[in-house]
Amino acid sequence: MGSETESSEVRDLSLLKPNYMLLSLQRILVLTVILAGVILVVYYTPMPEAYFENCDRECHELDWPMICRVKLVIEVYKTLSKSCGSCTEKNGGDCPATCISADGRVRGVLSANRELPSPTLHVCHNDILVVDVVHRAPAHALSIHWRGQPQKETPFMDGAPMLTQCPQPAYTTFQYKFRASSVGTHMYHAHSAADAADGLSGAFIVRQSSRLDPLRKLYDVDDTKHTIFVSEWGHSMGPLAGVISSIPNAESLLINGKGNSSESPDTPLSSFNVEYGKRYRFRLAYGGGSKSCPIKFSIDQHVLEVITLDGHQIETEHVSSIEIGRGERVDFIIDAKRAPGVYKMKVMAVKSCQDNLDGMANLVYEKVEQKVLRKDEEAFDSNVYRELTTVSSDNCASENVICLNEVHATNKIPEELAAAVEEIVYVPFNYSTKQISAKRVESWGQTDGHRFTYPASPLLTQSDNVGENEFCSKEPGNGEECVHVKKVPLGSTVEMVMFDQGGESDHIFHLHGYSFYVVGMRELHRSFDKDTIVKMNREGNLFTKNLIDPVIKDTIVVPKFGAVALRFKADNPGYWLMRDERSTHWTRGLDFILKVGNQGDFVQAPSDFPKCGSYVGPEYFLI
Ligand SMILES: [Cu+2]
Repeated sequence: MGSETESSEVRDLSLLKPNYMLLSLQRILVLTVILAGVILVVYYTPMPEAYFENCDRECHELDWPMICRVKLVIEVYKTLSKSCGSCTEKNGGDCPATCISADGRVRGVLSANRELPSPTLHVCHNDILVVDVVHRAPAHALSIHWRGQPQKETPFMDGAPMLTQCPQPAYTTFQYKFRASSVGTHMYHAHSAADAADGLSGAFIVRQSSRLDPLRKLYDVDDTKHTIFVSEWGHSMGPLAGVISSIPNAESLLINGKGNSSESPDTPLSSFNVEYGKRYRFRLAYGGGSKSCPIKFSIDQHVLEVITLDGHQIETEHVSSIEIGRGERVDFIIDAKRAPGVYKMKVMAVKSCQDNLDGMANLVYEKVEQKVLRKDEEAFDSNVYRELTTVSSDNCASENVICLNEVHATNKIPEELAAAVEEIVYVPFNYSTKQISAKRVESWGQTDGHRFTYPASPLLTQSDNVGENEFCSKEPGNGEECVHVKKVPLGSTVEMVMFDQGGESDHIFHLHGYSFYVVGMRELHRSFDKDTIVKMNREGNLFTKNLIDPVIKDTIVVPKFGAVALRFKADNPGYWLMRDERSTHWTRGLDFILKVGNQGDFVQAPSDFPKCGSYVGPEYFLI
């Protein structure tokens, strides 16, 4: 559009001046019609009838996002069903797809679509997922969390029970519908750790167009078959111990649902095929299990070039092994340049958590007949005895151990987060024990003195039904059970300083709704009170902070007697759980909720969204 002077000149020059007003109106009308058409088409797009796997495709930046309809039927099933035949025995042949062989022992599985682990979801960036969870497993109050997805447009699809939705009752269907807005290797799992340990967890991969992927030049192949999901597997199904001290040992580590044990050494293992001479991107996620010990992952004779953590790009590191905790994800590249053959892929639990807990899979070089040039077959670089760990803090000083605070992200931290932040939230956590009776001692976790419990109705969707008396007080508590909510203003820059005063073990926390910059991390070797920590942080003595290129994560291991500083911009309104990943069911008291913004800022759930709450009869006997 021209300015006023220009248009008056035009008027002077020409008698047949066009009517600009009419032209603009015409344009607006055409645009409105097109827009209305688009809205109409989107509105009346039928829900696709076809289920599952239709979204596993080559991603292209010009393609329309797809609607990926997935049906997950949750039921109690078992390993070694009839269809397995003798496939777990020596020379028993391949196990059919319908057989869950696990580690060769019979036990129940809380399965999705009778698969172990739950089916891997492969989608492209910005695809819309429509997941029908058909619940056929009575005795389980379900909700499925989509780890790695911020759920900005649909906070009520986050899958945190009593926060963002009612837990799903048996024999109902709950449909999750959200946009896969965050690229990377992620996971989905039942909120209850016991349910996830019994089989309800799987990998969730969000790919992007290769033209937009900054890492694309580093590898040749990113195959859906190269997804590695590791889970811890116990002897029996069912409720795990609720108290911290008596969690039963796990029995094996499964790679994509397969492993073996001393009793059944011939149970088939997972295989990953590669061709000599190509570079492969592998996507590794660790779902944890009954004990959720950290694991060490390695492939014999192969260097792992680590490229992402929790879906976020890092400056690549060449290592011989990776150590991660429950819920963490790592992408790495291997250069398939060893002498053709079969190499062992190994996972092992960290010894301080549990001894003798391991698992295995095979890396198989295909087309062995292919001529291999001797000069290409470089000797395995024995100098690469480096380990990348997000877990250990004992060996960080060693040159061969790269700890999380020594890893650099590819992108710089935004300026506003590198500067002084607006809100600093201190989160001390600890344990309490109480003699309940002569024989029974009860033990629980608490943050800031508050022992977390869930409200009786979901905070996001039924805040009116949650009484003021259910919430924790603002002041540090004395171990009373309450709904622990920490308020953060919408749009503010936040630093969260979490520190362990209990010294029981290391801890893993996962924040819903956000990824954060890990700006500080250290071990303190003993308990410090909150005031001292506040003072040390203010004076800059608590951490040597990385305010240049810290890694971005959504899951963080806090070392035993350690402290971490996490920064993020609170731009996603809602109630977001900071989850203690080692709780065996829903909570053991250590969790808390971040309330970002106020009720008016929250995206509202549909009006027919399921509701739930307590029922307590009338106030007087008959009325
Ligand atoms: Cu999450």
